[in-house]
Amino acid sequence: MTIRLGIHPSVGRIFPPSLLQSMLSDAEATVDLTNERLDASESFNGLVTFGYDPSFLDAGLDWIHVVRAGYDEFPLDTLRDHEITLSNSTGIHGDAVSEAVVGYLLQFARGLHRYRLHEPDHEWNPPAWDDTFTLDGESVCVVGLGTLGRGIARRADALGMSVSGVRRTPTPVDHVETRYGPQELLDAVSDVRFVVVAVPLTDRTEEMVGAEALSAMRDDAYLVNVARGPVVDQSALVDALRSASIAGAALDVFEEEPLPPESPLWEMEHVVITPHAAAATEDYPNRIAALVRENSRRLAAGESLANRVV
Ligand code: NDP
Ligand code: 7N6
Repeated sequence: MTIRLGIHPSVGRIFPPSLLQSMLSDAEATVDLTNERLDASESFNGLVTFGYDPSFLDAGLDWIHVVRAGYDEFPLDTLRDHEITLSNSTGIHGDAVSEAVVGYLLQFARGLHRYRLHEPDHEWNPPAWDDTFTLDGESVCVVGLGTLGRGIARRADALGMSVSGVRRTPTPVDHVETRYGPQELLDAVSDVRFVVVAVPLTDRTEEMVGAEALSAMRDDAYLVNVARGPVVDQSALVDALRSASIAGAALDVFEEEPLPPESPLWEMEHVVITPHAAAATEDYPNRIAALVRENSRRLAAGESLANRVV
């Protein structure tokens, strides 16, 4: 089978599509840049994309590769009906996202996020004696123990933290002392200093961290969300932060992105906001190219695809 692979302009939300095209010059495929909307006359059989467009359905595609781990925007049943295989990019973000998570945890523990606030006023602002702590000896619950969660657990363990986690599968995970099932979320989050959310957005995880979970958390606990905005009930989170029923939050993802300027989260001292950037590294296109190169080979050889979702 000869593969004619298209690269959709939406890839440009992470890196230049033309860069991926040149990285794939050695792939078992001819690779071209596509328009926003696909047309069957262009005869692409594979497409690399960030976003979804309904024109993908009737363009004669056999395969779509999404350059993200999260594929919650893709209509899985409809793709199945159109016999289009979908693969995702899980597996490539473990180091980048977990280093970002270590950064969030260290900011809160060592108070670093606050000193930066005073730099524009040249203000020397030492912490109160009981404002800061060390991660060593603290506890974290990682909700979701896949690529992201395992990377976070390993680093938290190395920093001397006690690590628990939540996943569906009951088998042990390295660096995680206690595993909870999804039904035990409230217990899991109730006695830890940090809760880090790293699950995919699905019908089951939407608003998984709502008012109940937030009120189960300690008042000196911090929430970190590197998953998807809707996994956390954002208005319940704002309430929890306003009432100081939790100590703070680091958020890379939001119900609406970009986070609207009027969001109260922007103004909160103990909220660290990053613009869906926890996974961003200069090596991103290279990692995507490796996945796409391998799946192009597999498609040409009639083998099953890596990271197949549908
Ligand atoms: P993985 O598929 O490797 O891991 C997902 C984990 O979530 C698994 O441990 C799985 O459990 C667990 N899980 C799924 N459903 C539930 C549930 N209902 N309750 C508890 N645990 C559950 O995905 P990744 O680690 O690669 O990515 C996770 C998500 O993070 C992505 O889907 C994406 O939305 C987001 N993401 C965000 C990034 C960013 O830039 N901020 C970067 C990369 C990913 P089990 O082990 O039992 O299967
Ligand atoms: C790209 C982030 C994912 O799901 O959200 C991330 O993989 C992509 C910088």
